[in-house]
Amino acid sequence: MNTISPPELIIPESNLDRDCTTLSRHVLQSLKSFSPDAYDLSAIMSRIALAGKLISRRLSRAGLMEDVLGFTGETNIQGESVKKMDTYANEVFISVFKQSGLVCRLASEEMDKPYYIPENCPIGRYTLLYDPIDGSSNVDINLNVGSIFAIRQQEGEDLDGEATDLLQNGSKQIAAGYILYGPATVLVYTMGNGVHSFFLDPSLGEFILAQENIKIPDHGSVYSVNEGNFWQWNDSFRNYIRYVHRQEGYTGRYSGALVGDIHRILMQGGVFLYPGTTDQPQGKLRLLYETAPLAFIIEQAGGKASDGINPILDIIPSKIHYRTPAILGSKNEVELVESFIEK
Ligand code: P6P
Repeated sequence: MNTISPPELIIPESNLDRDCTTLSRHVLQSLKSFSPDAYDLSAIMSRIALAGKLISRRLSRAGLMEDVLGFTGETNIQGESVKKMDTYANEVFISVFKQSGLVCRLASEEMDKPYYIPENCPIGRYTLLYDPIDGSSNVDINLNVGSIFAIRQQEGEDLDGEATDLLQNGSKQIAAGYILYGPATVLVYTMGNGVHSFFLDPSLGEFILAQENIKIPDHGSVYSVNEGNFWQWNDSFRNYIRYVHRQEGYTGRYSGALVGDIHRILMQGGVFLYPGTTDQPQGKLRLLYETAPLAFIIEQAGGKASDGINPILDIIPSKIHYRTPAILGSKNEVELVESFIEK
């Protein structure tokens, strides 16, 4: 006799299959390959996901734990006061790659020089560039923060440990993305085959595919910039801001945490700006582990990323912690900003 299972017990194939589309599986699907290199990249992304889970867990309990929030009393290479979460997150990324044979070298916003994991060198030909906690000024007030990452291939032996092979443009990025620690923890990545998002399902402890091939709208109403720097900008940016102030349909949104601001722009359209200022003519944001990874994401989603004149992905840094002005977002909105800039 045919017994029909109650509907609630029949899990639609699409749900089950989606719940099985973890990050590591998606990387192999995205690369359309099961080669050793593809498996290496899949394993690297899994380790990055593990770092995201560890950081997300710490953030979710930070307010209840001793010694998690607040400052360390140290100042980093950027001249910024270091938060305890900055140090913790930086060490998490190092730890998840130990004994992995995958990543030999890590370059972080929090470390003057690249960090080498000897047991992985020279087998692991990949380098992780990352900002472990971006927007850490938000950590103590429970607002969103993020991690930003990029993967590059080590070129040459780097015998002097200066990692000069990293001083190349953004086209050398094999993969890039970010982890947004918000109401949900979301990982967004690209390997040059579109932009894909994954939500951390705490009940599974897995990042599960949410959206594939995300496309940024060509236009968006949001402009995201710290207007407190208005009088430090050159006239081009002041004139752009005066324009959007008068123009119907624009609205300002700025969280002080790059990853959350960029994610809003990626999903809803608009433009994020961090221009040069009189204090910091090159702007505040760092190319190798902030603006280049995000430019890869934004351009893969059909948007645009420039320093006002040049595509961010074309810029060649002179040092690891090189900074660039940044305009990222919807194509039409970035071009509107650029139209105010004398070439
Ligand atoms: P400001 C955080 O320190 C950060 O690097 C980015 O996350 C953020 O977009 C920017 O700096 C905020 O800088 O000068 O507006 O406070």
